[in-house]
Amino acid sequence: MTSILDGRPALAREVEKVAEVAGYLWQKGWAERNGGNITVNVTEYVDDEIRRMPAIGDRVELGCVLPNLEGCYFFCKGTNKRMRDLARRPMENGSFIRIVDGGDAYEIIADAPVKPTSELPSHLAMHNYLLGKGLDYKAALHTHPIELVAMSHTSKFLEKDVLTDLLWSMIPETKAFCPRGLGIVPYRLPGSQELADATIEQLDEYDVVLWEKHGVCAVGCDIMEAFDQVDVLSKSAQIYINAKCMGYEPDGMSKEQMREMTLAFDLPK
Ligand code: 2HA
Ligand code: ZN
Repeated sequence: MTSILDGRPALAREVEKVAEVAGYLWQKGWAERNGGNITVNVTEYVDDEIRRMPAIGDRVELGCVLPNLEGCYFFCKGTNKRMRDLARRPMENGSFIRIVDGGDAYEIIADAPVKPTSELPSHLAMHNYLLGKGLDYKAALHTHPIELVAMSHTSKFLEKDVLTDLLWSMIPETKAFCPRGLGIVPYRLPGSQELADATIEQLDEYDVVLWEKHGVCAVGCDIMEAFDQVDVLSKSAQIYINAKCMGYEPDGMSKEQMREMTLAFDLPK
């Protein structure tokens, strides 16, 4: 079977990265059943031949207008598809879509007629917002990291920046590789416009957002960068929880150690 990736190594590389990250999400236990979703804006790898490709399915209304995405192309996990299957067979479990009609609808163009993720409107709303701000973010990731979700089940960690400061203080690398910290969104229905709007609001300040009692959403220049930010935060959460399991409250790095690190690595705040 022919594929849109044939003869397009740069585009194929982006899809390979999605498959690699999907495998990590499964291995980490963050992606039970069809949990989580990935969308990547691949417009920069699209040529005239792809632009002329006919749709292989009906035009589908998005239910909102996303003007910055008109003519953009996305590779995304398919709805009800498993991350572990996306890892092994990305083009059978993912969908390649084109945004049309001024940004209020999409059509599937390759390889198989796989319907995109149920969270497509919220993911696209994030892409639309970030593009509108002139930012170079191309990938959005939603996943269910066990320790971070566990920590979202108590109100003391949901106050602004409490979790960011705690997680940064567990190991120096966390602030270095997640320098904007972790935003918080109170519980909202999965897939709802309210969840999308609250997430977008947090993206002004943070690259990773914790959805109370559900999961995280992260954006990055590519899918690997979005994954890495969640991974370092999750590592810190594991260190905190391990210390608590040994029966003590971890000290965390001191304010002086945090200040020294922030200056040495020229980090914000
Ligand atoms: O798409 O994780 O929150 C599966 C989900 C929705
Ligand atoms: Zn979810």
